[in-house]
Amino acid sequence: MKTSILFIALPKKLPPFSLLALASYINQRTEHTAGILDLNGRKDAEEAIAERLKLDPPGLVGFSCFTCDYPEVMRLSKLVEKSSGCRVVVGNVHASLYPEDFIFSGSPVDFVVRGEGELTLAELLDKLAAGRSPAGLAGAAAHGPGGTMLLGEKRPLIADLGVLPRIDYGMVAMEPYLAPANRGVPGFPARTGTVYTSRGCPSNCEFCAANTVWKCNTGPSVRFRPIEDVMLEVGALKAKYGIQCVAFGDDSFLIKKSRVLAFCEAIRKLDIFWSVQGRVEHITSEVVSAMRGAGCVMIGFGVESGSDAILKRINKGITTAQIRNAFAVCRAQGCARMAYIMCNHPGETEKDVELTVRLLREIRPDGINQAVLTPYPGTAIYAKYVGKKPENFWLFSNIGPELAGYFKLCEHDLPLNRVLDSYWLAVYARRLPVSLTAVFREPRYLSRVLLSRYALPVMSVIAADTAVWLRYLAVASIPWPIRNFLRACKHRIEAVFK
Ligand code: B12
Ligand code: SF4
Repeated sequence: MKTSILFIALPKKLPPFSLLALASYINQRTEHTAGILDLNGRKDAEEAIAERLKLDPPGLVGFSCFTCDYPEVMRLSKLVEKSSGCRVVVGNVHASLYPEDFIFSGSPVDFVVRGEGELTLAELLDKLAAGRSPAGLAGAAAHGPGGTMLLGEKRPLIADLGVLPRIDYGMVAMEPYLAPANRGVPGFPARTGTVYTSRGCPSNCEFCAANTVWKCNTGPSVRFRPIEDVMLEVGALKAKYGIQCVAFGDDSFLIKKSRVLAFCEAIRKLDIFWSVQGRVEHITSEVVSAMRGAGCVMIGFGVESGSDAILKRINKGITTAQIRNAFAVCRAQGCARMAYIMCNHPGETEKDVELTVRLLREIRPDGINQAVLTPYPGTAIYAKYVGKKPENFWLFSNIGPELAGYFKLCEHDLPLNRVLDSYWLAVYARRLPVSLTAVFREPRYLSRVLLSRYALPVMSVIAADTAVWLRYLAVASIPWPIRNFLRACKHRIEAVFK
């Protein structure tokens, strides 16, 4: 017996990787069928859902749920229940952590899949197709008698990721996700695809929820896809969509040196630009030289703070000396470096902020990605400082400096946007915006990307980045009290016109 599942993807900046992986598995490895309704760019979400459910009613509807998605997933699940009576399953971080938020008396959600989804979902579909109850299914949660929740035991992780099929990206409209304007690799405007080559991270940084999903299973979290599978996927993206660059989205790409070197050997043949994210302690001249020779244009590093005390407190497992070394090695090899940096660390003082500014000036990244540390559910910091606050789920979206009003973890009273400004200025005040200099860093960029048929969108990204850089530079150079005063005036004027 067969059944079908329709995944509904909430609009996000990148393709719905989880749902693409699940749907590819269901379609290629089971007798059931799966489709994806991607709400990206659609203003008529409700109509689109109702129409699709009416046109081709599936056996099950699936949602993926980060914590910030919770209110929207519940709202749309109600809509599904009302308009079609279809049963609903939810997975991903929030469902894995808190199945009880979905399985309660009167909830529109019927099942939760905790942890890795492929095997559990396939079995759930088998059971539903055969008319058997999924209660007690390993890796799942379902309604029990009298409003109770029946939780299956933990399911082992898929040890060999080679059993997973190649991702069928054709299930969603990929165009907007690949466009240079989407900035797949920051500072390297090109037509870019994103691909994962592994699952899990061996580190346990206290602010990060990267392993939350995998910890809901049993077995070692870190697993690698066979390199040949990854190459086939990249090759297919290049042939079908004409991508010029791949951003490998792995949490920590550089973990295993022998694999990185083998990977470089393989990807060199595809002749494509690429970028990764990794940890500073894995950087050596040998590794970076192999990566550069194979087309790597940028490495993103979690720097987080310039204070060794803070790095220790957040269990980052690195030192500022290792950061300095990694950035120096990459620079010597001509590889662009992106620094991921945060403020609002637990117990952060003005001195720590100062040390971070100093480190940024010293290591000279090509770009920074700044954030205000947010204690997401699933992290040690959340468990330590926040606890469970369902009414505040909206806060776990990207709300930036205002967050301090809710989750202030730092000790200092500096306005957080002022701290972020100081980080920004430490990097960009003395250099041109990084997308403008890509061509100097990467000579082949001119012929391959700038003079390609995507030249116009690429140049508009460079122009837009330059305009933002000039504006920010001008604004950030105004003394802080004057800026604060101007900002207050702007808010007043806006309030009057509302
Ligand atoms: C890619 C990614 C994104 C993409 C999302 C792309 C998309 N369309 O989903 C982008 C860049 C847009 C993004 C944005 C954000 N993200 Co994000 N993101 C990730 C990242 C790095 C990888 C997720 C991924 O795709 N993995 C690969 C797939 C295959 O694995 P998976 O998603 O876990 O899916 C498996 C299972 O979860 C399960 N499953 C998942 N969904 C479903 C659904 C069903 C029906 C079933 C049965 C099973 C199932 O099966 C899948 C296959 O086994 C994770 C970190 C990580 N390593 O997990 C953070 C992560 C999920 N993000 C996080 C956060 C916080 C955010 C932001 C809020 C950050 C910010 N401040 O801006 C925003 C959200 C903005 C918004 N309003 O939506 C947190 C979530 C913490 C939490 N408690 O919610 C994580 C864990 C990172 C972290 N900070 O620790 N993110
Ligand atoms: S921050 Fe990076 S290195 Fe640390 S646990 Fe998360 S993914 Fe791994």
